[in-house]
Amino acid sequence: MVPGHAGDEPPGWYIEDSGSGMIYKRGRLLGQGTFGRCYRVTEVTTGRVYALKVVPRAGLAAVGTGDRVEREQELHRQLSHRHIVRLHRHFTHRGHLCLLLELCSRGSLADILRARGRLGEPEVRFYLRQVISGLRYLHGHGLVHRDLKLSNFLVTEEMQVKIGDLGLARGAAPPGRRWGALCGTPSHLAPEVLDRRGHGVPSDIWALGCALYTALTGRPPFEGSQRLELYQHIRGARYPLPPQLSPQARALLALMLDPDPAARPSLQDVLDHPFFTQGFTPHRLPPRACHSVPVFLGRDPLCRLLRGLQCCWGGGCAPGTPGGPSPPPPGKQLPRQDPSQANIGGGKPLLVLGTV
Ligand code: 9ZP
Repeated sequence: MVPGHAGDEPPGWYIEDSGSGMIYKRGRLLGQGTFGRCYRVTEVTTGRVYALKVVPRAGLAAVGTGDRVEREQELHRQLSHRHIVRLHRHFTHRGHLCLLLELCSRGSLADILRARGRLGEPEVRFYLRQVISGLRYLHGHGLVHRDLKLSNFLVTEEMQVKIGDLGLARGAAPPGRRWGALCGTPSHLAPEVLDRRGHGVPSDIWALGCALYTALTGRPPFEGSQRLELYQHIRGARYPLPPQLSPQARALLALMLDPDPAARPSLQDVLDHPFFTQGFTPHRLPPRACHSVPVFLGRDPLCRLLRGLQCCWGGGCAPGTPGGPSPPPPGKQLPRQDPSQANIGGGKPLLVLGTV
């Protein structure tokens, strides 16, 4: 096999974990995570596939980053939950730290949203329930994620969602104190995080509200041509409400995007909200929901027949048809940028070290 070497990537088609003796064949580049590139890899002896995050050691020498990656592994290795991506092991290879993570073969919810434009309320409930289950586990272990966004919600072959990239996760601050570092993704930063009043559980609820809004509308709630403008919109909790949102969705968003962190709902409150309790949530989603609008049918014979026909047609409602998405509304209230440039994954995380 011809060894390859591109830029700062580790050279070679094969990556060896000298500790365990395991060899991994490097596959395609999946994308860029918080601290490094991520590849699909195959364990040569077993054929198992993983996502391998490769972080250059040189990058780790940057102020504080080494500690943070150490902390990510420390935290992550102790976690085991069906809606949290698993960290199988880590090792170093030719000056690179390699994290062997669970592969979620259908990519992220941001990828799905890019293909779909926006998602329907039933499927958003389906995905969000699973994210909330994983997040309850994290919060229950005294951890806040600090970078919740659609590109960190990964979808498995079986259409299950897992929270990934715990790169910024951190233990909740001791009572009476809050972590004051400005980190996370600019468009999803809560007002108290911007004002360095710290990042606690309510700041994760805010970011989850931003992800919910983005999934339902195809746009993040807060945008701005410049950072300052974005931050003004966040501080004032000023976001447009497109007409296609149900009254329940609007009401839940208003609670989650409350500028006062103490007034925001808990995860249990979110699950108990009419958006969840009054609306239909499918038990599973067909994989074609990654590309086209799923149609949910009941179990009676007519529905079964329709389901069969739907398979023949390829499924889905066209935009504008009953059950399908309504055409995008004209721009309202706040000026919007070009939709193709919309920051639906949440964008790159921002990190300014320092605590208050
Ligand atoms: N995305 C393109 C459509 C844009 C993909 O092709 C794609 C495919 C994936 O699997 C085949 C995939 C992500 C994107 N899978 C995946 N990505 C992960 C991941 C697990 N599985 N993670 C585990 N922990 N954290 C995440 C993170 C890796 C660091 N990611 C993605 C973040 C950006 C790229 C990979």
